[in-house]
Amino acid sequence: MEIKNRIILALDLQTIEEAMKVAGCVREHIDTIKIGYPLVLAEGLKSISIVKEEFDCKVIADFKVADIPETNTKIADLTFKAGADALIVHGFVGEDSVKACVDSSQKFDREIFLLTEMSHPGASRFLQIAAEEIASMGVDMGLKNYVAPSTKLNRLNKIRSIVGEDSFIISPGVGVQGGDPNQTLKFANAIIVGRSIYSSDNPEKAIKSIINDIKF
Ligand code: FNU
Repeated sequence: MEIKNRIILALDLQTIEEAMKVAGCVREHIDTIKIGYPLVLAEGLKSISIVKEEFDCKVIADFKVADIPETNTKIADLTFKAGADALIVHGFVGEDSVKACVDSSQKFDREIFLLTEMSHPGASRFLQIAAEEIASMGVDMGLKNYVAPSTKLNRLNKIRSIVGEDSFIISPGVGVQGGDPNQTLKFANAIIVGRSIYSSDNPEKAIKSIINDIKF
């Protein structure tokens, strides 16, 4: 996936109006927006098509899909029908559940991102132990898109070494969670940034400062 300025905006607002306002402030600088449960549970799946139409951007649906294969198929089909270009899927549920999402993405000619390890401190207890195997499973399945944390650079580096240089890693946790944009981009192809942009008094200034930081 080509991502302008290597920044994905996490649009975790809870009204379409607020979401549109923030995205409007940074529209010149991004072409990929991540929409997750906060906006979709508040405003519905139509949020995906509304954002896509207004900003002519790619939308990654961050639903961290983690169910049995049959339910994953339903979730993925609905998400792609709603217009999402890509869907984030948990790896810990195992190959059959992930495959259900892969099959759906192929049916709709879209993409999935396999979530290996998460960025918050609590993820160290359970998910970290499985993360390397999750990444290896993705490689065995022929997957090329991954999510790995910017807050744990050694882990991000490890996951990069497993999935290889030709895979595409997007990395959340930059900014408020403590991840550094430049350091993260040594291992990841793009960073996911939410609050540092949408909670800023001046979202455009905030994104410009990140772009400036990562230029060098
Ligand atoms: P910000 N997110 C995350 N860590 O933060 N999808 C993960 O390991 C992960 C995610 C999402 O902190 C989080 O839900 F897999 O405000 C939020 O939408 O910059 C975004 O990335 C980070 O938001």
